Amino acid sequence: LKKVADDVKIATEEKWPSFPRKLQDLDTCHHLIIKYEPKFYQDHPGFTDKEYRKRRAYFAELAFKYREGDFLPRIDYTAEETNTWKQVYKSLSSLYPNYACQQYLDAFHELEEFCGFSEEAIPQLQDVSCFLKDRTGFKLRPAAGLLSARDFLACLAFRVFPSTQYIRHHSASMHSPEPDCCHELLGHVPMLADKEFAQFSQEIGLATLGASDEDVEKLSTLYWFTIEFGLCRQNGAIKAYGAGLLSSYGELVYALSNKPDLRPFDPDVTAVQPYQDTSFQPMYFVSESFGDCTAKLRQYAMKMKKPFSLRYDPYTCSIEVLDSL
Ligand code: NLE
Ligand code: FE2
Repeated sequence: LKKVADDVKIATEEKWPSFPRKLQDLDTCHHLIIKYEPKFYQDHPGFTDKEYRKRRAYFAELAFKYREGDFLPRIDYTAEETNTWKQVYKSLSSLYPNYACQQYLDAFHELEEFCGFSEEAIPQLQDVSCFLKDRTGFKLRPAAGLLSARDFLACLAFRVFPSTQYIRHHSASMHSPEPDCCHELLGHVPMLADKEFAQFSQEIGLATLGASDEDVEKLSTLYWFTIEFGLCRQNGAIKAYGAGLLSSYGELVYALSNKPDLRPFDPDVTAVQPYQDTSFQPMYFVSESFGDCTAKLRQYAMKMKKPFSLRYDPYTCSIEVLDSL
């Protein structure tokens, strides 16, 4: 009988995609989607800039060498890189008071006060990671570029946020199709300092562990229309909380103009909405609150079929598998 039970268990495990169980396992969750990298993407503004490409290779190597527990590498940014940051910071921070949601504004002020956020220098990921750890338990780890949805979302399950460290090309500072440090620091970091938002982020991640490719695709679409491009209603006005909006001057202005189509956030609808990632979105989803988003996400995730249930153990930062066989 024991033998049969073991066989069933092995067969089940083989059928279901494997996933990281503890923090160290995230060292292998770094598969890249390279379609927008300057080396491969002909429309990339850095495609013909040899210096830029060399710099990107340096950042990629730092990220691949990183292991869980290491300090995040400190970067000596060049004058040109710092200048790009300055342009982005100045233009975006003039929009935030009218365009960003309240949670974002509160955290942004704190980051300016306690974490060295200013137009003068690109903040170091290690300092930002300590700040977040203190607020919501989220920490950062370096990423070489755009990660596969499965790997990226698995990190969120552990309250780890993979962050790129290079900066966009100076010739295209108002919108970038790939993530860069402006996107991470000005888009994601302030929101990750909010407790409810952090909870929502972790729960999307947890839902992907062991999920089928189809379900990961749906959850990554939910991620896209919330954490990256979400809008919310606050005191009767529409505000942005999605990082892809908060780090792109061009798209932030556009998203809150009357041009795009706005729909209410509803996981059943949002998860199957096709999108493109090269240019501005034609449509955005509006949430009522992060508590409401999390409740809806939970209900949605419960409908996904997995032969086991999972629990995150915050004491050991690991995943417990509660076998339901
Ligand atoms: N479009 C964003 C920006 O310009 O910062 C980046 C989006 C990354 C998914
Ligand atoms: Fe992002």
